Amino acid sequence: MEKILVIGALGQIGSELVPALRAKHGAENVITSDNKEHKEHHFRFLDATKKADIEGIIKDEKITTIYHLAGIISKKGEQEPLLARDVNLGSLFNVLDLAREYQLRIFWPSSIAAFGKTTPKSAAQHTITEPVETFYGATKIAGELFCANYHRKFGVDVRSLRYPGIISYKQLPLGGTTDYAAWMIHDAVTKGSFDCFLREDTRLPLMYMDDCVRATIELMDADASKINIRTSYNIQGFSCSPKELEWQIKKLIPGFTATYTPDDHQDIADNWPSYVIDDDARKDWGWRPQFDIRTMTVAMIDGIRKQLESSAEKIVR
Ligand code: AKB
Repeated sequence: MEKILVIGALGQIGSELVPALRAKHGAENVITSDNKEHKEHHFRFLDATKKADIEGIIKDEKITTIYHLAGIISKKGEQEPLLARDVNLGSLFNVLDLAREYQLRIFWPSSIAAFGKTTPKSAAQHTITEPVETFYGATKIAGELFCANYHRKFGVDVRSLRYPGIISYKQLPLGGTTDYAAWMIHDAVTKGSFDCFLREDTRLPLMYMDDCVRATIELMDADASKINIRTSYNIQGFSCSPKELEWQIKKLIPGFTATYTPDDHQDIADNWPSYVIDDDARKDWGWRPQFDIRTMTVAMIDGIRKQLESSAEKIVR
């Protein structure tokens, strides 16, 4: 019987991964935690930079598996680089050390930020990874290397995905660079216009949230013998530019207009690949995306409209 702790459960990915894990394992077997107060029966307040606090929950709740989602992403990481270092790497070391002591299974997300300017624009699984341009990227590539080393040296079963930009509407992303995609669709529905902080031709790897949740659970469900990559697996849903997303939205909302005013998000995006080759994930544990740019846009517009109709849930920027 698995007893799961999700760290960073209130974030964009946590808020959709948790219901999926609960549907699979039962609500009482999925303990959520974050560094914000939250009223929920199985929720525990947690600052993941404090190892003793994580250990307290592991002991109290007899945790066997941790999904460690807490992290400072790209734009925020450049504004607060030391915070990004402490949260992204400090908390990862806490979790890896505890995994070693308590024989826990770990999921930890890396990102396309692990690549850098010297990476080919179509990024293979094993390629140049020198993200010297961002603190965020440095924490991700360092984290990946330590995951692989904790596995090799101490036998820790830690698994990871290099998440592309994740697009969702239930909780819109904040503090990142690929955030533009979810906000473009959101603003198309709510305002009919959007000013994009990236150039129109900035092609990046993206993925719809349903694929992200499914990929994460499938990776963790895979037999250990199938996991050949212990740094982090390349994975993507599709690849597109803001202009291509604008065209896609216009098919469904013909009056939509987009303008382009690149700001310092662009300096971050320019270091990232346009496309990631995810053949190893496909071969090792059967990864297949289900959403492309068209089906993602349809699902997003539909979801945002339904959410706006429901007075119970409001989207706040
Ligand atoms: C960001 O834009 O910072 C994240 C990421 C790709 O890691 N979505």
